[in-house]
Amino acid sequence: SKQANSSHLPTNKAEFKAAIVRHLHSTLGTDENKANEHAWWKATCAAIQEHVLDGLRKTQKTHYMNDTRAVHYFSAEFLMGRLLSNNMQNFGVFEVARDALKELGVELSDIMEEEPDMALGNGGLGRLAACYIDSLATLNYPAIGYGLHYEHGLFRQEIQNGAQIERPDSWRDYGNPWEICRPESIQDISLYGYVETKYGENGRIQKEWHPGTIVKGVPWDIPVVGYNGSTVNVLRLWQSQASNYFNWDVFNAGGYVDAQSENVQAETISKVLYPNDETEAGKELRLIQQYFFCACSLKDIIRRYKRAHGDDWSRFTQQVVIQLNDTHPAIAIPELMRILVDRAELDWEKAWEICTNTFAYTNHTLLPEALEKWPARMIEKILPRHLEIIYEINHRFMKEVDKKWPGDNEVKAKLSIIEESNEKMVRMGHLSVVGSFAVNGVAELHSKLVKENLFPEFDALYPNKLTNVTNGITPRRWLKVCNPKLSKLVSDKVGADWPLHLSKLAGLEKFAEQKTFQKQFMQIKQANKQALADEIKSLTGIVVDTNAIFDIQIKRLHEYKRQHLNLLHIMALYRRLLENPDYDMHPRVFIFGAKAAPGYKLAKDIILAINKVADRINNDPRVNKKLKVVFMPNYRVSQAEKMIPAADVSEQISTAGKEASGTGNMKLALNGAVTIGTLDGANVEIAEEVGDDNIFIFGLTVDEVNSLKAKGYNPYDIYDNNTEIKAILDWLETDYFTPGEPGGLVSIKQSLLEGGDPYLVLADFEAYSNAQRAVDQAYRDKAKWAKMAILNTAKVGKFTSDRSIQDYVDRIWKLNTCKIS
Ligand code: 26R
Repeated sequence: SKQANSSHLPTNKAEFKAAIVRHLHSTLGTDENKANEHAWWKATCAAIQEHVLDGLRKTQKTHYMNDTRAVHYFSAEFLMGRLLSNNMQNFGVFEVARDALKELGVELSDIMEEEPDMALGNGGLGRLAACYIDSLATLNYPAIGYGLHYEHGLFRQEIQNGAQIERPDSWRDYGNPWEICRPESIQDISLYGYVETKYGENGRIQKEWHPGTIVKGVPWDIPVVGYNGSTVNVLRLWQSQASNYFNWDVFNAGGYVDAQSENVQAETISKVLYPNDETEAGKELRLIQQYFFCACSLKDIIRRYKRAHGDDWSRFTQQVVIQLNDTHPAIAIPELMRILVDRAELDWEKAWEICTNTFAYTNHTLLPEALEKWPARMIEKILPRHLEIIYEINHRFMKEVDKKWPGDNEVKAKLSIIEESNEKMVRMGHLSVVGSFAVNGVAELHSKLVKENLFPEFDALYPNKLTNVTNGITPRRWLKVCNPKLSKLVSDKVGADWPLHLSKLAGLEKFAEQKTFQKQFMQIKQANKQALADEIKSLTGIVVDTNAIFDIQIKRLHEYKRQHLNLLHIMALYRRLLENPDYDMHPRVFIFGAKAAPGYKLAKDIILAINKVADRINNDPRVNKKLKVVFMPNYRVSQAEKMIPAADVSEQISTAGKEASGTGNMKLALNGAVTIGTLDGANVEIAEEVGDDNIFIFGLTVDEVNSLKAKGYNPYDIYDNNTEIKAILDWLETDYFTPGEPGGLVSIKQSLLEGGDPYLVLADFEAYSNAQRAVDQAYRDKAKWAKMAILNTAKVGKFTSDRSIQDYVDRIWKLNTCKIS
């Protein structure tokens, strides 16, 4: 039909100008002369939001009419970053909107800086969720993301005298133009209280949970726009609110005071994102957060299902699949059992069959301290009925284990969902494996370790349940939006549809040795480095030379990621330069971005050390022509988008076996950075794709790490025998980097010696140093380096999150695409 723009959406320049001005007037209550950049940003968002909401309405109608099966992605974190440029690109209106603004005297790139990051996540796991919902919409799969509407996202990081200071993040203070409140879908959620046992007519035992308090869950919808496509899915985030409800039963049960004080606390449930990455805090509020968003989401799903199917549960598992993003939402498993057994009055067996055909679980880490366990007593207090259900699940599971390994109490203790320690603990990973039909790791190596080390008996008990889906990243945000110059060059060479078919990047291979293409490619890198140099200057005051190698390590600060290995090597270079002013090295700028968990002392000490060493080096005229060190404050998604296009070298140097996958490694390689890395996580698969000539692999392998630890690793052996390492570690103890404060950086030395060097930093130092020498040599051969950089971009098509999503669909979710007309 020819009535394409029936809803009067702005599509050409004049219409965008009119729409933006209209929103300035009637949405913002200002005008062209008074508007500041923030108002222009909001008016532009509102103009784009007209398209968004049109697509959303059509998508929801189509999904409803077709009664589609959908994936429900449960995640405590969604690290969305900024949405304006992404939404404009995905609708294909970026250029026209930019030109419209220009004619209004406004620079799009300036107003984009007004948008606060939506930082509702810590790092890898949260950003992965954001990439996945982008791909789901792009591939036209019915999907909904469910999570928490945190009032404060991940803290803002300030650096004072080299140390990290945490400041609250207030991403919604001046309103979020993308979100829509849906009061019609508010849910009531029970907490605390007690369980009453009743006996029904046919002798059926009935359990009734009398809650101590009830909180309201208010849904906020963030539309998720697919690229080029017509699908606009939803990210539904739950905000907690006090309800007026008061349950007098609790008075008699003695829960009155608790219930009152908790009721007052209702709003705190969704107040703040826990900033811990990989270290379990065991806090009651965190468990409540987890239950709160799972319970809201399940009610939402069931309401929608019942609208189409009434009380007939027989088609539930055809319509609904729920993906658990790590164990944070694992409490959804007993919650669904409670609904089915206590509320819908299904038999346990029937309910369990539904449950175990609904859930699938992704494991994101092997680190023991990141594997969630909750004290049984805590669950009992907050969710008394759920603890009973968990015990029943475990009881039946133990019978299954006994069938497989009759009389073997050791294997029972090992597999039990309940850890019988001093304080009984519920192992959420075990609960997730038992309650799901599929369990996946996030890279080939990681999934192999999940099978062989973390859950070997589960793999024997449930053949084919454990599988792999290698992570991916959305090439829309991580190339098209963040690196427009390279995107244009790529489109000129391989066609404009690479954002949807990333394997087309392979078409660049044939230009890898062509002089003119190398020149174009490296000129773009140079321009991106200049832009980052400007950003570095404005944020830190440090001036860097764009002819230097830009060597970038950006990720959360953690010992296993070994930012301190990078730092020790920087100190080694500094020392070599001091000892020999002619020390032969190409100029290099080492750039870091990292947040440390506020309670992680050593991580914060490492940030301090990076800043102190940076200060000394950057201000030492003997070396600062060749060596600079930059710590970028407040690393976040929008900062990553500026850093990644400018990287020559990508640091991926975790202890082998510790980094489940990594996704920054993929983003950097896609933008033409060459990786220096260990055989860990997805580095292994990146190396397979780009080939040994185009990556610098070094260090101990997983097997070598294990045998070194088995035979007894002693870091003093290295310290005593390697004069360079000894000198560097001793240097940390002086006041060379902390004038007037000797020993200011000694905790790093201590962790590597007395602390036993748990992540084998010293064991890998020499191999790392040699690999860095090879990087230096390779970079000096301009043609060789250009070829390597080009081939990195050309050969990483595998790592599009579209491929990951298609793997999930084929192996786990079994969805059909649904085209929106
Ligand atoms: C238990 C709680 C404190 C907690 C533990 C771990 C909270 C948050 C985490 C974050 C973990 C699960 C995480 O982000 N893992 C990362 O997941 C990425 C996406 O799969 C991987 O690329 C990355 O290697 C892994 O560390």
